[in-house]
Order: sequence, then structure tokens, then C-alpha cells
Amino acid sequence: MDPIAQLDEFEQAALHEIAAAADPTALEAVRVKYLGARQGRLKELQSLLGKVGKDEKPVVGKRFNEVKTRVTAALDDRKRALDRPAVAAGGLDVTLPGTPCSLGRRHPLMQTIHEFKDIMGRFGFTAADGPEIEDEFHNFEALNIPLDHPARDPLDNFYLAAAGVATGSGPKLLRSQTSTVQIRVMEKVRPPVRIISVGRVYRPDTIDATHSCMFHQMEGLMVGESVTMAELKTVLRLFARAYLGHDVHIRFRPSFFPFTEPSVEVDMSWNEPNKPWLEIGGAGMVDPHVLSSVGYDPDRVSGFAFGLGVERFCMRRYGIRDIRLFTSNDVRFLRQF
Ligand code: FA5
Repeated sequence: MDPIAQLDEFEQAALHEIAAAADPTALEAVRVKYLGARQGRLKELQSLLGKVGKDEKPVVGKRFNEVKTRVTAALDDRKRALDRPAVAAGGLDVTLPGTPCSLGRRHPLMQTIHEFKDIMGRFGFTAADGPEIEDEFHNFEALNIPLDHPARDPLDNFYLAAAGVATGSGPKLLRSQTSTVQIRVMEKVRPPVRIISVGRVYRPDTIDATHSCMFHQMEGLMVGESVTMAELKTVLRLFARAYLGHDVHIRFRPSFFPFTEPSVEVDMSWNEPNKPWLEIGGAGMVDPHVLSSVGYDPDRVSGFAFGLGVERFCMRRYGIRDIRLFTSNDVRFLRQF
């Protein structure tokens, strides 16, 4: 038989047996049979090479090398596959690099809340929490909002009884402001008090670009000896500047809240041409009646309180035009933060 035909036959037989080897031991036997250094069939073929004519030598030599390389590679591949049985069976290769899972991140509002707590923490305010499902006492009465006050209108609040939820002792509602936490804290803690509380509040407001029926407020409360409105304004100015930058200005407009006296609306502006004042919250000095109802002595201590819209600050910082984007669950929006 001519040497090229012998090499072809050798290659076919070797590749066939390599593919058929079912385990590493069988594969090793195939290796010895075909490539064994002493009695392997390739060794035999090599000795044939010495016998071919001078003219044929380059062609046969080239083919010999090709066959040897191919069979050696096939052996290596099969060995790797048999060393990983699941892969040999067409299953999972746990040694391959995994599919990277994309990491999530905090919602922009949660990032904002963390930053608020951080800034206010530096001013000495600790974070307090209160329930989102409130009783009428904490949402209204303790805040000086009497029974006949329009703010208690069922149409302006989310009462749970109306939704068929069993509310146990007395009517319950989703809190409409974080001011409820002022009361819950003062019921437990003696002055001096310096807290903030950030959380969700609920109002059946008409939804538009700047109003939502569920939004976040940051409540602040500071009570102690000789606390004045000057401190209130300073804290709000420093806070707004820490979050939004040093060109922010704060303005107080006279207003009314049943639980503060005097009361103000807080507006914010910044040094850009034609920028209007933007309302960001309400504030005031804690009403002496509220202080005495929680057992504080209004002749000895005074305090200020404020409630800021968290979304409004975040929207201003990032130039977000529509509050509805926060709850749109649109990853294109969320990925930007
Ligand atoms: C209050 O809620 C008072 N509790 C604030 C307060 C606290 C006064 C302590 C005095 C002492 P007001 O209803 O104005 O106030 O709401 C405060 C802020 O919440 C608003 O300035 C605004 O920034 C934000 N806000 C109010 N309604 C909405 C809404 N529907 N969507 C988004 N943000 C709102």
C-alpha cells in the first residue's frame, strides 16, 4: 500500500477510536495503540518513511506531520472532555466563565433619602421612624387639627375603613404627612430633641408633573431651651446648600399650620437668571399647645419643625421634569442614577 494511503487509513482509524473512547482508561489505550513511543502504529509508519523514494519524501513527510498533529490534538480534546463528564455528555460546563448578572442599584429617591440622613446627621439630627398606617390622634388631634377641620375630610385622606380594611381601635388612615412622627417622638423622649424622619405619605391629590398621591417628606424637629426661628432658617439653608449647592437661597412666606405658630412656607431659589421661587416645604415654631399636650413645658422649652418634599429636592438636583418618572419603573430612567 502506498504511504499516503497508509497515513490516511491510520488517521481515520485513530480519530474514530478516539471519539469512541468512553472513559480516560480506554482513551489511554487508544493513545498507546496509535501514538505509543515504542510500539505505537505511528512509530511503524515512521519507519516506512525511511523507505520512500527521494521524490516522494517531502509529500509523505508533510502528510505524516499533519496526521500526527491532528491525532494528537484529537486525543487532547477528548481527554479534556472526559475529565469533565457533564461536558462530555453535552451538559453544563461549570468551568466556563459565567454569564455576568447586571448589578442593581438604589432607586434615586432612596439615594436621596440616604444623603438627607447623612447631611442632617452631620447637624446632629438622628433619624426616627413612624408608622405609615396612622390613627386619627397622631395624624390630626395631637397636631391641633380638630374634628371639624377640613384637612380631616374623608375625601382628602386615604381612610382604610372606607377601603374595607379592619382597623381595630378607631379609624385608621394612610398618614398624610410625616408630622405624625413629631408627636410619636415627643411622647417618648424628653427634651432636648433633635430628629428627622423621612418616609412616604399619601394624599388623594390630582396627579400631575409635580404632584403624586404617594410621595416622601422629611420631617425635622428640634426642641430645647431657647430654640428660635433663626436656627430653623439656618438649618434649612445649610441643608439646602449641602444637597444642592452654595448658590441656593431660602425664603420664608407667612402661612398657617395648626401645629406651628408662627408658620411659614419655605421657598427655595438659586442664582440662575429668571429662576422662580420653588415651594419645598412648610415649617414653623412648634405650637405651645402641642408641646403641653405631650407633657413638655412651653415656658421652659421651645422648638421648630419643618416638613420638606423629598421628590422636589431630587427633581431640582437632577433636572427631573416629571414626578411620575420615579414610579414609572422605567430602567432607562433608573439607570441614570
Ligand atoms: C405639610 O405637609 C406639613 N406637615 C409641613 C410642616 C411640617 C409644617 C412641620 C410645619 C411644621 P405641605 O402640605 O405644604 O405641609 O407639604 C410639604 C411639602 O410636601 C410641600 O411643600 C411639597 O414639597 C411636598 N408635597 C405636598 N404635596 C405633594 C404632592 N402631592 N406630591 C409631591 N410633593 C408634595
